[in-house]
Amino acid sequence: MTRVWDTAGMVDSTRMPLTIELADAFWAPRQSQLADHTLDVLLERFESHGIIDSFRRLAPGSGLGERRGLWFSDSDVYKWLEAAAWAKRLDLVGEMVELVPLAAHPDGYLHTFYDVGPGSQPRYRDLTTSHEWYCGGHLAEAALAHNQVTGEGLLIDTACNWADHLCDTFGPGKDTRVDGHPEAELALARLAEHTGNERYLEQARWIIEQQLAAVGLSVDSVDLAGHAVKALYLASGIAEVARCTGEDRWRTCTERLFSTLVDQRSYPTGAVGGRWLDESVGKPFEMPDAMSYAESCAAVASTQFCRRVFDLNRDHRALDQIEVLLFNAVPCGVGADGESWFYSQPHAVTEIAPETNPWATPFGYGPQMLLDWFPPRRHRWFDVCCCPPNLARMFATVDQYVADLDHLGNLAIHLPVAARIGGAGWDVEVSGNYPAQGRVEVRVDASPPQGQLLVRTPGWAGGNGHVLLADSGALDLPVCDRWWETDARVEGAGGTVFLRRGPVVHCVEGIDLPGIDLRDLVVDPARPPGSAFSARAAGRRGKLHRPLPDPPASADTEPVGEVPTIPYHAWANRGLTTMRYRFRRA
Ligand code: FUB
Ligand code: ZN
Repeated sequence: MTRVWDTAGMVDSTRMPLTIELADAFWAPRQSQLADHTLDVLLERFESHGIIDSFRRLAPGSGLGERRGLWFSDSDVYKWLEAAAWAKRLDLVGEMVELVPLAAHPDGYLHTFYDVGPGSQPRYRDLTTSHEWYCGGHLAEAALAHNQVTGEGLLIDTACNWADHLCDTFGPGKDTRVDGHPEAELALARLAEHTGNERYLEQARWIIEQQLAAVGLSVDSVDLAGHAVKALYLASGIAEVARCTGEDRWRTCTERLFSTLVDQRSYPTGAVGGRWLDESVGKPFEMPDAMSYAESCAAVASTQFCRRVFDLNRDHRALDQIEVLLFNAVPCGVGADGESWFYSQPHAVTEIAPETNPWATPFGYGPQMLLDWFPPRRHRWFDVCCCPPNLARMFATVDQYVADLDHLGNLAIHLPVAARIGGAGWDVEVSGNYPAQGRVEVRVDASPPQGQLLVRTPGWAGGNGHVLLADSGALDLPVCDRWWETDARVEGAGGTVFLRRGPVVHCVEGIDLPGIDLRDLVVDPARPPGSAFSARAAGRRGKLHRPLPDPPASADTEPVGEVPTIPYHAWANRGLTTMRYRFRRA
């Protein structure tokens, strides 16, 4: 099925009004799979876990009993709704579009867990954990997508009522508490731009300042820290306020957050979140491979934040980071089957045996614990089901990252994947097989008077922005295998090397190297990848700790011949296996 992905509704007006139809071998099939399969599967799984019933039971006369699902499961439905709207699966969303307004209170408050009758918890009792604004923010983002795709007003009216209620209830001289999970502020800023209602933007700014003040920070001092998804949603809110107000302090803050993200906190795959404790970005350079936190939602949030950085200052480094994310951590989140997902994305799996913690059984942990939390496979369901629908809305909007118009109306192609790009007087065809191959051909069938065509040369290819392409033309990007090195400050991985082909990080799966422990693999990066690997023979291992030189450091390794590598994003699709992508040097 061919789908036309309309970017007319994107928040940034400089991106309007382009229509981008992907025709590449990487993302176009993923978007089709999302639209034709994953969205249906997610809806079924939400149904079977009672998550849609949370809304149905609030419709008059529903007769449904106890609410099921976690207290923030509304947000999962909203993210799914947003994805389905962008994917133009309007046949799927009809019931939800009717149910959501029915669940709203007359004063605009909307949440299916709180304040819904006898026995339910009262609203706003504990904003630090309640996710009440967080869910409202996702409602607003879903409503924006639905309105922009369909032009219909029901959902956006409900979202505006919720936003009005929030502005009436919280703020200076009112209730000054704020939600413990950012999301509402970025949604309010988007809603402000969409509706022209400045009040929402002021509220977004107040929320951010209040959140920061509560922990002794301000936009002048905050840096990327703590819970990865919260930190990145907050960063997006700050970037939105920076762009909408044009204020220098907010711009500087956004740029500081971005620099920290790319210079200190991102895995080679773009994943963010080195520390399981608090689901946190951890300390600078804290990025363990074997116990990475790396939540898929954080990869989505990072992509969205980087886009906002680009919209703010057209910094080409933001596009480089988006490209890394879109060809590594983001697609890694979803299995080849389109119906299994990583919540936490492992960056190394050293063994696949299940592990028990017999002492922890009172807390409900058992043999499944390791499989669940450090999984060598994607799962088909999570009680905290934030990642699958978040990945869905990311997949549904990838086309919106491919190109935009700059403020002069020039067409800027950011990701040179095969696509048809039209709108604002432009009709352009990009062909080739990027990122598998580097040849990119661009044919301009129509352009506006004075309109220029710009194509990005990625940083990895030695570029630092967009180059002018005279009318139709071609670009040859040096897509080839290349070894990269990890900075010495990354604990446990400093000095290791990894393989990239263009923007795509490659890994080795144990399933391809029977009998070899991947921890024994070492690499000579002076050699081409095919012959660069050698391995220590298992029988030649020394004691756990031993005096040097016993055994000699590298003399005991042997070449292992051709070692197959596969793209990191594609790992864990052939059964349980170990996996590694960073290697010590021979
Ligand atoms: O709290 C809601 C979501 O659940 C967060 O964004 C994720 O990190 C997960 O903890
Ligand atoms: Zn998540």
